[in-house]
Amino acid sequence: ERQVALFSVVGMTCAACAGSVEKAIKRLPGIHDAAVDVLNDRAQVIYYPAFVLEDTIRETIEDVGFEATLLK
Ligand code: 9UX
Repeated sequence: ERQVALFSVVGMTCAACAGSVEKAIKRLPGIHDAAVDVLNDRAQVIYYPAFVLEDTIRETIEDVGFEATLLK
């Protein structure tokens, strides 16, 4: 029942940016793993849809300060 979501994350300029996004996502309930790619402006998240919504993950990325769009 795990699902994979891919987000576009715009505005990250360093590895620490990616680190804070990853950390914020991993603090949410229902997250199995998160990997943020600063070079390609992407975040891939493996999550349990029964426990967390894609839009909650997207809003969490935005709360860290970056524009996030769900790609798939
Ligand atoms: Mo350093 Mo990355 O302030 O935004 S964390 S550039």
